[in-house]
Amino acid sequence: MGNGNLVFEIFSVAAALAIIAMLFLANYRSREPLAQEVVTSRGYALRRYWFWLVFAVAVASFALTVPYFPYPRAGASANAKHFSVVAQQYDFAVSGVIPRDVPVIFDVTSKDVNHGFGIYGPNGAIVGQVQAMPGYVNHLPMTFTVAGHYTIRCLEYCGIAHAAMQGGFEVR
Ligand SMILES: [Cu+2]
Repeated sequence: MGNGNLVFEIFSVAAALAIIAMLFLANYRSREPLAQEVVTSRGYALRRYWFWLVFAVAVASFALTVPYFPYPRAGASANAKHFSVVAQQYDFAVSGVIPRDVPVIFDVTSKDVNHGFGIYGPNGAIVGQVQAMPGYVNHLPMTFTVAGHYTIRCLEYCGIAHAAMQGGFEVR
């Protein structure tokens, strides 16, 4: 729960700052209204710079973070052991205890409607997710390096008890 509290604290501070900024803008009065042409030309100039600033930040963020994309690590190894996962309103059935430090593949499907198969580690952080779909098997390759109890949460609204839809498995 420590992470949850930190997120809440950061959100609270950011929300308070946003409210203060909005109150300041709402009460802000310039001494004399400016002519429409002045406002327009200043606004257009600002918009031009703003576009290039956003463009530069977007390109730089992409270039810096693309090497950290997890997709290459999701490659399935040929000798990985398969575990079936069947989602159904409102729980998950996992076939067995998952071994640690070896590649495994979850074969994920659903008996009724679409569900989200979200895996949360012993520390509460999400470590993987894939869609659970009726009539279709999704393969989710994973390698667990930490032993313990993993919680499964449904990540797609699937019915009245969706919020309570949880499961779990052990990694040893
Ligand atoms: Cu659900």
